[in-house]
Amino acid sequence: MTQQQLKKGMGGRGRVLRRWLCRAVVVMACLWPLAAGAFTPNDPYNYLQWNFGQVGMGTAWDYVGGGSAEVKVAVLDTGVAYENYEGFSLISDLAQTNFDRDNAYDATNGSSHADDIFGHGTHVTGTVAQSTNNDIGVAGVAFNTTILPIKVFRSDGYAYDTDIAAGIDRAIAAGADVINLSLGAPSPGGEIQAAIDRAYRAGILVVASAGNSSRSSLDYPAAYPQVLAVGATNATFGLAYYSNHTSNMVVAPGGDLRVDATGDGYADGVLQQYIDGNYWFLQGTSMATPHVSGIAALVLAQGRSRGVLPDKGPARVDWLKSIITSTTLDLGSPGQDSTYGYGLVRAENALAKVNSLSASSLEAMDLAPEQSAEPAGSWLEPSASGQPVRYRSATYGSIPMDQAGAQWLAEMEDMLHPIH
Ligand SMILES: [Ca+2]
Ligand SMILES: [Ca+2]
Repeated sequence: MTQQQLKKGMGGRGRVLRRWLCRAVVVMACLWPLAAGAFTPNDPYNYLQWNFGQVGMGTAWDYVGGGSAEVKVAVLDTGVAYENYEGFSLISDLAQTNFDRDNAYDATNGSSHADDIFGHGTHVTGTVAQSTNNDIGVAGVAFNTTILPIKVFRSDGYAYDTDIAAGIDRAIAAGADVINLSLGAPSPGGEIQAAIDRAYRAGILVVASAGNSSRSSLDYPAAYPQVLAVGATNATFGLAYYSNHTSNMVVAPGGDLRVDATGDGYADGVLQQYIDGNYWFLQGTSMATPHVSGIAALVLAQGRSRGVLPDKGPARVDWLKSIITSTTLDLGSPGQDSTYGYGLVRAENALAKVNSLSASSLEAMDLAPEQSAEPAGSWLEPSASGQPVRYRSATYGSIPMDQAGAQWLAEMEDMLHPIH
């Protein structure tokens, strides 16, 4: 009996059956990459983090745990709910997370407090390093990593190029290893490219969002050659409907709030805690990006512990990009393609590759020439008009968890359709 016949003959029951079939297929698709016995954190909402299964976190944590506090990820964003200070609060599920509080920075006013005024930066930080296996909320990718909170967004909702550049310079001065930029703008401009080049020369991997315009080109700064650009997948290993895409990027889970393809009763967003203490499902290349920053942090931790990490400088950035882009799950047409780029990042493959390296392989590693070469293109001067260049966060929607369940599901009923 075809699905069409089922639909006609069974009416409402057909719909139920179709949904069941859809869920069964997706559950299998989500589970197959997980090896038996992989670490499962006790965080109660971890079961809603389909995104972590998709990038192979269970087995990755078996390799390296939550990484190392010696690895520092700078999150340049709306701030982070990392401290109790003047009306701002440390949220409960970041309480065991390591923060570089001494170097926290508000690049918009020069203060040493990077408290979150919107929630975006707190959510992004959670994906990198939410307190994990603490019986609270959700998990994070590299939960032992140290987070450096740097605020670059102003109260008008924009991040200006001068503030972002100042934030990058702060991250360099503070010895960051990775910079997460879950933000973008459609055109290049301003002071960011030169700052990104300084980060590259200092050995810092900059990871940035591809953008949410469904375009076949990248937002800036993701499009700069030193940056690792990140597009978004949905829960069924497809490109998210909003994600920009080119061949020169990786993809990671960004979610699709329109559907519950995972069948867990909630919208398929990326779940993390917000500044209000509640858990929110967000979608966007903003959400995909911190998966890659977290995986980079794990790779750095493992590389250091195995003695295969190149000295801190451009070679380390090239090495890191090479490990991540060469260990992806190939999606779409075989090899690198213009929809999924290098493919879906896979933490456990990346760590297995690090484990396969010996110290002597450092010299032998064949880095792609375009990655080792001088970055292409001339430096961009501030826009001719002298106007500042504005960047937006790369989030495309959000639903608080208490509204992303049964009620949302009833409203979205007609948007659910079979997956072929
Ligand atoms: Ca937790
Ligand atoms: Ca779901």
